[in-house]
Amino acid sequence: MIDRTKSHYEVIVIGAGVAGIYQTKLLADLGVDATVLDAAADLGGTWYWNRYPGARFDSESYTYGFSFSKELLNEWHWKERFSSQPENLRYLNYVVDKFDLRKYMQFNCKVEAAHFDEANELWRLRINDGRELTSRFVIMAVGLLSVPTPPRLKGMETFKGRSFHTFYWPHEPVDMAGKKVAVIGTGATGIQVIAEIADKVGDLTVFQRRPNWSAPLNNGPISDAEMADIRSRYDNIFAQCARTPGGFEHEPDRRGFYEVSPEERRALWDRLYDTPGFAIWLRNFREIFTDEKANAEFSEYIADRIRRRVHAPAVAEKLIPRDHGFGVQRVPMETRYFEVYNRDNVRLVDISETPIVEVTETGLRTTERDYDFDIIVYATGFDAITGAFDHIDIQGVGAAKLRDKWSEGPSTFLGMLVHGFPNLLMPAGPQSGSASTNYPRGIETGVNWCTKLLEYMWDRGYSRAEPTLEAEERWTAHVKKMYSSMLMRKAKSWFTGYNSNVAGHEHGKVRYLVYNGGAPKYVSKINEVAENGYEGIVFSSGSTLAHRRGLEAVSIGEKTPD
Ligand code: NA7
Repeated sequence: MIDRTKSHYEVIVIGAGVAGIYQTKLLADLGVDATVLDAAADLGGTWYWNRYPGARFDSESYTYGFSFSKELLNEWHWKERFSSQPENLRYLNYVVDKFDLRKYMQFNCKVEAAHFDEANELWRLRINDGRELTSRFVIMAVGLLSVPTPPRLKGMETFKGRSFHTFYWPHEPVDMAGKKVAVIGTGATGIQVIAEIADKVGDLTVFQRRPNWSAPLNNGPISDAEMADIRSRYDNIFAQCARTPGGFEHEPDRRGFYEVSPEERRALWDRLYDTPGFAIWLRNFREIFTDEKANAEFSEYIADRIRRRVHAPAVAEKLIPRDHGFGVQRVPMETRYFEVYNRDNVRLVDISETPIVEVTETGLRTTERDYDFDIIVYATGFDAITGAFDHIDIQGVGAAKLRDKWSEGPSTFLGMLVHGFPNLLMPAGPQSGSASTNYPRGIETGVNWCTKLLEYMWDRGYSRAEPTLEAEERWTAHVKKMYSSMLMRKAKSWFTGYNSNVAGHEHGKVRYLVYNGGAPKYVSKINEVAENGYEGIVFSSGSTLAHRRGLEAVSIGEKTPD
């Protein structure tokens, strides 16, 4: 049982999702006095919240799971190549129970503010239940897509039916049989939910502002025999993930786009279209990401695929993106999504032509007409990557606000530390390797690195770590440079910080949120910093509390046996 009267910890982790769980495991192994705070009623982060029908991995399940424990890898059977939300949440609960981590976790604890107390070299956290907690270190495991952004439409509160953002999909089953349902948004979430509910609702109306490029997920079950084979290959699978830019098994085709004939290119694409997962995106020619002409040829290939699957030519044309090429935004993977539009009970409304004007008591009004609905689903995305940081009043040295520092976009050192915000660690922060890779592969890297940094400090009696401004500027310049050759820099997507529902993010001015250099380069850069005695980070032990490391605090917490 958590002692809610205890007010000081060596480490406070914010967030009990994938990153928070692994971070807690490492701190527990070290016997550090730590707690984890999460605003939700239980653990799981993304997989706790997003319960909408169709929510599942686009990562191969067996590359998404934690890699740190052989025993865990041998015990868990992934039932599907791309596992669904209920199973993913079961998995995270299984991990937490197996390693007895729940005792570190405090739920329904929303961190409202975190202020650095310079005199004592402590963070002071204000929690929504009125408590103030202090800690030497704060680890932000707050998630990349954890602040949902409903649209800012007039009249939303007047709707008499049910309405929710997909992130807040109700826990109890939603009876949609015979109901008139609207879905607003056609990103990865919209595409998953639309495909899943189309044959279960009365009528479905999809409100699409911009279509996304999408291709088949090619999901399927994993049999006992296949799982046994996967288990025997786990070392190779994770080694392969570590070699690839995206942290997946998928590796780019090494042939030059222009070195092979159009027929050979087509043959590759025909194969990739039927290959599971992100293969179509990540096993493609590298020029797809950087060369307009190559990208246009491939986009036209996918457009033809859409035309072949959607019966009504006018509808097919509406489902083909015109403002960006394939793969420059996050590619949603689909399961019979395009066929949905061949159904009699499904209608596509192009709100780039007839925008939504307001939500009424009975439905939605566009510039063209009124629509009646029983349920409105907002699949309208997230205040990505920096949103969860902006939602906490984080104040560092001199009471400077992180929100202000990042108003034009984040600047960090290695995506894990920020100048002016000592002892604040972000294992999966903006500009880190996590944001643009198979998430758990990236977060294991980040959590391992942050934990090693803490051990380094504890071993030397340091109480304070802060990157220099110069190191931060160098890193941020490097991150920006990595965008310069990528076509994605021109796209309006959450990769570049675009969001029409967030003030200041609607203009599409690029925010340098993700690390585009690929996982191997990221890992080599952060390892180099560690090997050079954490060059770029200034350590000190100025506080009278300097030597009160976790060792002392261990007397409060307990070392957890494996
Ligand atoms: P996305 O990918 O940001 O998609 C949001 C969708 O909602 C997208 O189609 C938007 O159209 C649309 N949208 C957003 N706001 C509005 C308003 N106000 N009116 C109409 N349409 C709107 O979010 P997802 O949740 O789908 O996916 C996020 C990530 O989660 C995903 O990439 C995975 O990594 C998991 P737009 O394109 O902006 O015109």
